[in-house]
Amino acid sequence: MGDSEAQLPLAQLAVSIDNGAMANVSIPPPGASSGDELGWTLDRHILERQRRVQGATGDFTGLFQSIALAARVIASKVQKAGLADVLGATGATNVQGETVQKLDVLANRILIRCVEAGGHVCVMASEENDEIIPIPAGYPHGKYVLMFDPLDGSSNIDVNISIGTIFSIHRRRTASGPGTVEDCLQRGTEQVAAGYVIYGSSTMLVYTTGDGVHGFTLDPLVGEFFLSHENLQIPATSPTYSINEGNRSRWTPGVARWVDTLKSNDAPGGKPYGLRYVGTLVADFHRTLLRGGVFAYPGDKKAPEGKLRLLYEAAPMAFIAEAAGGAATNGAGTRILDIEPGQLHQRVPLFIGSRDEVRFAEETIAKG
Ligand code: AFP
Repeated sequence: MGDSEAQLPLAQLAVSIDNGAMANVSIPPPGASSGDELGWTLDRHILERQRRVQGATGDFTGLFQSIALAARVIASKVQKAGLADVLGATGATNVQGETVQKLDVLANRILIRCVEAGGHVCVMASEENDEIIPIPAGYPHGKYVLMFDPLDGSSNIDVNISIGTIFSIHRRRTASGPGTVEDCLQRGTEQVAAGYVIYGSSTMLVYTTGDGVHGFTLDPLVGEFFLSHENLQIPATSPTYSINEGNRSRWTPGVARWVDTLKSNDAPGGKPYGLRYVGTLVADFHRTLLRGGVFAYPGDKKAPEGKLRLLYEAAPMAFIAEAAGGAATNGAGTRILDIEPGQLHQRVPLFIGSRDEVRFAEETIAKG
């Protein structure tokens, strides 16, 4: 694929022409023309985009295939986690000072191995690695940058609750050769694609290139992702909130007031909201994407920047949320996608979900 092709809308794909002009060509939306029981595989969904773009190199498609392969391998490890010796902690802590689980390490290794040799990326960064992950000597450096949280929700692994993988793809900033940290420190608006995999009651991969959000469900017998949720849209409102209320004593007065309001008859809609909290961002976000509502991990007195990582968690989820008609801010008027990262493992407060719910949070918190 060419540099800009990954961001082209599916239903009205803009085909680049040699002289740089763009012509809009209507194509049937995926699924509409498949006309058979096979449905659309993830591969085909991505390939259809590539085929309609002049000068496509296949790089984006290749990268995505590597990520999907990693997702399938991780899913199979997760499913067998209680049988293979992969439950429990390694005894180490990561750069954030958190306990590293065996499955964290395994998932990290799987993703790196699946992507490093493809020639599609120049550098990677992972929540589990202190520094950027270079491409091993002897392999080509591609034009993309991949950042990921290989296994989100580690504390839920051993208790058989949904966990996930989050990824974010940018174009490289440097011209050639090995990628650098500068290639990774880009604003969320610069993402070419973002997505996540949820290892839940089924395994799903959800992705966007910024112009629509599509969900694919893994058929474990076939070993392939099939399109199951096309053009997902977050409902504009929904009376559900998701936050770790155990942190209440550390919240700012504004955040406490907002949550108190949601739990009262003063909530929008005139009755209290329901609470849902899994403690795995991927799972809490996935529910919010499908059903609406708001997920928040605010900054507080102990951790003013909150807990979640900008590059591996907040920015990719914000890209998906906005592409699905939702919103994502830091709770203080700044759009997550506009934040210029200063460090690889930077944290950020996150308020994400239905557009009106995020706006209500912002307005209530601003009153202090
Ligand atoms: P772990 O991977 O350490 O379990 O953290 C998961 C996470 O980063 C994110 O997925 C959750 O939304 C959030 O932390 C939960 O944090 P609390 O346990 O503090 O509620």
